[in-house]
Amino acid sequence: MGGPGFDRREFERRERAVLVGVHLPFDPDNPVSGPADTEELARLVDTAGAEITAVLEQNRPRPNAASFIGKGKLEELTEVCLNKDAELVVFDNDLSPNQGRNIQKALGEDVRVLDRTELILHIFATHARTRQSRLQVELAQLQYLLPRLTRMWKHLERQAGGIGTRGPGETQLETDRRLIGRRIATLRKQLKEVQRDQRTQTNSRRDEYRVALVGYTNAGKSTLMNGLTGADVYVKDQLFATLDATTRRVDLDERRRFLITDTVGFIRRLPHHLVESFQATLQEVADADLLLHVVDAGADDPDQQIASVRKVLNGLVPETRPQLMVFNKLDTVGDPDLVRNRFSREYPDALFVSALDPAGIDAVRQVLQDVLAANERVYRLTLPVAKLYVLGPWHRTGDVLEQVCENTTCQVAIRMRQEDASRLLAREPEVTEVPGS
Ligand SMILES: Nc1nc2c(ncn2[C@@H]2O[C@H](COP(=O)(O)OP(=O)(O)OP(=O)(O)O)[C@@H](O)[C@H]2O)c(=O)[nH]1
Ligand SMILES: [Mg+2]
Repeated sequence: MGGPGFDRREFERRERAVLVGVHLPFDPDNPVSGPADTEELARLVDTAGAEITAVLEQNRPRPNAASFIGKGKLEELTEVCLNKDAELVVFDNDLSPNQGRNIQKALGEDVRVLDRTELILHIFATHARTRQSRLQVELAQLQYLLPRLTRMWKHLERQAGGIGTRGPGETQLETDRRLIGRRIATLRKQLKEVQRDQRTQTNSRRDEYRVALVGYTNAGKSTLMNGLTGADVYVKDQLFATLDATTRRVDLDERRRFLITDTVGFIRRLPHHLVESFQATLQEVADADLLLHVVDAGADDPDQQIASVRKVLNGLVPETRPQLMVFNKLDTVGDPDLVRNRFSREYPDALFVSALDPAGIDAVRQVLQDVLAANERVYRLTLPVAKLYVLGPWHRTGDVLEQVCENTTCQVAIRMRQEDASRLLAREPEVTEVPGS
């Protein structure tokens, strides 16, 4: 079961799991409708460290209110669990507290039931390395747990000693709710502090051009990050290898540089609790000037992955934020030209690369250089000769094309980023832009 009951050690011996996927008709108003994806679920379960012993699927017009799957299917599931000696049942769908409770009752105490959200939360919990991501995951877990407390009852009863003392006249359940509510408040407060520290750091980088890598989990974001920056971000063929944000500076040439951030990947039906509690990590994405949307071109259904990523991004960044599509893992597709033709129609600016190939990294680097250059223009400035010394920072951030001094004034033509020019002009009132330049 989920929540604080997630014990990292529990997955260490390979638990035997049965997967259940219910295919529902697609309904645009219902985010959890549509077909199940038991293959992706299998990858998630494998990432969590369990062994898959059987997969059950069912088509239904709608979920059964009491047990999600039908009565007959539930009996079949009970039998399969017995035959396969399974200790774990994982649903690709999300279960209501009531459905979870009923399924748990039918399967008995020796089998643990997890739904999709609980499984993803579990993976996040085991992959969280920093204080910030641990706080964020715990917050998401507790928020998910709160309405399901009765289902957790047995588990909490066992732990009750460690959880705290019961207030006067309270049932154990009320005590648990109160304690969890208090813990949630503490976590929120601690996360606010983390975010405040981060903002101080971010402010000092405000003037720099910022790029964020976004994309479906396992698309190759960290691989691209390492290729571009020489960083040593953890890369692994598993889902949600990265949970924290890493930012590095990339120098393209003497004066063109940008900051790039690699961060947590997205997935279809990403639990909304996670998106909410990962606000601090996702702030780097929200603040970026440009998003590099990395797509695994060799995935079964890249379009569906793109749509899932866009959906999460919608709540994070304005639609107008510049985005560049990077179709990665081109080395894994049978016919690269077919992939190019297919996607460049919809995304004419898209890049097609392999992040494992230095030529792929160069292509991304070149495009970023072009983006930065397109953001520049030539400024014509005038200033008193006696103030020439203030031009130091201009020379460092811009490309001086011409500098002519006559009598007491100098004229300078300089190519630079708009943001840099505005900042420097505001700082030095003696330097003025020649009108109409
Ligand atoms: N063949 C091939 N494999 C790649 C390429 N890029 C990345 N990979 C592999 O894909 C797997 C996932 O790569 P990561 O860079 O960890 O992916 P990610 O997007 O950061 O994934 P998360 O952090 O889990 O969201 C790793 O095994 C990489 O070696 C590529 O261009 N070609
Ligand atoms: Mg990664």
